[in-house]
Amino acid sequence: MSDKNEIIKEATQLINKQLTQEGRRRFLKQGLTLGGIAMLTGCDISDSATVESSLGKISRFNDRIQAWLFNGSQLAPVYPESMIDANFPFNAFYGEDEAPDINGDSYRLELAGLITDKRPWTLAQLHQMAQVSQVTRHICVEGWSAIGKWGGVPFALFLKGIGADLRAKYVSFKCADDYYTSIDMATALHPQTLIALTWDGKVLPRKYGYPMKLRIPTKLGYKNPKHIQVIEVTNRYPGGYWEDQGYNWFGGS
Ligand SMILES: Nc1nc2c(c(=O)[nH]1)N[C@H]1C(S)=C(S)[C@@H](COP(=O)(O)O)O[C@H]1N2
Ligand SMILES: [Mo]
Repeated sequence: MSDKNEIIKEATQLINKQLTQEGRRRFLKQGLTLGGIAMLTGCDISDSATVESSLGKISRFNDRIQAWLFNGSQLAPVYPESMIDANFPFNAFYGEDEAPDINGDSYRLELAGLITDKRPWTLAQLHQMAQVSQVTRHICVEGWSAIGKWGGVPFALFLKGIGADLRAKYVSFKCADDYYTSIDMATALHPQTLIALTWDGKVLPRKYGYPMKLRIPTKLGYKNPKHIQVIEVTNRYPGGYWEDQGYNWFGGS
């Protein structure tokens, strides 16, 4: 993970490369905000490619600040069962009828990248591991949040069991519906990050990610992949479906 000096060095380089003298003065006064970016960069605001690339660099820089601030042992809030939302929303980049319809018997979870034991997993094998459950709030950037209960296998135990390289930077997920996303290793190892096999005490319903999803209460909704088919441990930045369209990669909640 990046240390403080590396981040400060990177910030200095970014500021020197991208900002005019006036911009640099404003930066020192106001801090690096997205709102001020048009004034800060030396580029013409009508040159959208340059603006996009500056914003992209700042978003990637913010990822590193967030990763550095992330405390791997600080827990997301948990709630009493009485607060569970009866009408938990469905969300995906398509409608509810189009959610993948996966056969649990033939399903195999594939493993790739920096992992010692890459044998695929059946659903039954996942159910044989020790199960926990938690009631947490799911927050979607589209403007809703809801409390739900998910049960399954702590992801850290799974990663250790398969001999994943725990010093690798990223864990990435490919889903049955062409969705993909990725998380930092500190979040993967967080005690509340779960391979979720149940929702509200029932087999995980199709619309919520059957046969399994990753439930990460320290991250926004789009960082919680449903219908996972492949898990890869890697040092190469994997991006994500929404992240590659400009959503912030770290996506903490
Ligand atoms: N495979 C897959 N996972 C996904 C998505 C998706 O479209 N496909 N959408 C994400 C978004 S933006 C949200 S808010 C949550 C919604 O999860 P839910 O349907 O369980 O509420 O799933 C996330 N994971
Ligand atoms: Mo979302």
